[in-house]
Amino acid sequence: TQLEQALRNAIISDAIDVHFQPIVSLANNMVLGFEALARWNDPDLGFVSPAVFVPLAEERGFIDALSETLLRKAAEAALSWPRELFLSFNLSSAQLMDPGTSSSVLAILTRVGLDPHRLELEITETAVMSSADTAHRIIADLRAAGVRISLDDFGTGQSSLGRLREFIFDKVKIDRAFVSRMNSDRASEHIIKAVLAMCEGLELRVVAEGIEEHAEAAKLKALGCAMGQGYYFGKPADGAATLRYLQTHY
Ligand code: G
Ligand code: G
Ligand code: MN
Ligand code: NA
Repeated sequence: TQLEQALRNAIISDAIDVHFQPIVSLANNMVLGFEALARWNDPDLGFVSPAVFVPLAEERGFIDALSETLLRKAAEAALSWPRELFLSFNLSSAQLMDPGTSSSVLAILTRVGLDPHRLELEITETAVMSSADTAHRIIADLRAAGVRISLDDFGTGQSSLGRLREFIFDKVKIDRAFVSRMNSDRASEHIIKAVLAMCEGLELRVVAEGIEEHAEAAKLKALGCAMGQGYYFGKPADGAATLRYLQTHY
């Protein structure tokens, strides 16, 4: 297809960019790290969402090539940040089925010179379930090297509490669906409270995603949520804008 051909060309010509969105401490608004988000603005097709081209790359077998380029760019950007903030990078489900993923991720960190302790990998529950043994091996190898693992979009899709018993995660990212309904819907607030209590007991760090308003940030802070992410704190921005953001935000 036209889209597939354009994506191949974009990967080969290094036309896919990485943007960064801040993740902050809700206690004092300090920036703690950034999530890397792939951005592709094609001259003919215009802006294509990673929600479209990441699954296409997985299906056509070039997710490794795409992801390696993106991780390299993101890691290089992280090295240019003025402080040792963490870099959070999304791994796709196909990568958790490929036993070569842990060594390729660690090789990129070595080549770029980024300490594995600064990298977090965001994965979804569906990705862990699809090829459980391979996924567990990959996660164990990465964690042994110091990389941390976040459970992304928690509370949606196939999330099951049983997965948290396996202690393969360091952090949980509460899906923005709960945050956006929290101040209008009592059920969402109760669910967030319960997730925070559970994660405290399990010694999991928590990030609330999709915070768009001051009232949401204030409520989450009052409930004891440690970290937040969303347009209220900053939209995903390119490398240069991210450096400027860091000059004006602690
Ligand atoms: O940033 P945005 O809402 O457009 O992202 C849409 C989806 O694409 C999200 O689910 C996000 O996790 C995913 N995504 C963004 N960048 C990457 C990437 O570099 N790798 C993978 N695997 N997924 C990504
Ligand atoms: O699936 P994942 O959580 O990785 O996807 C993150 C996506 O959420 C990114 O595409 C990012 O652009 C988007 N996002 C980040 N902050 C906000 C927000 O405050 N509101 C909305 N609607 N989307 C957000
Ligand atoms: Mn994510
Ligand atoms: Na998410």
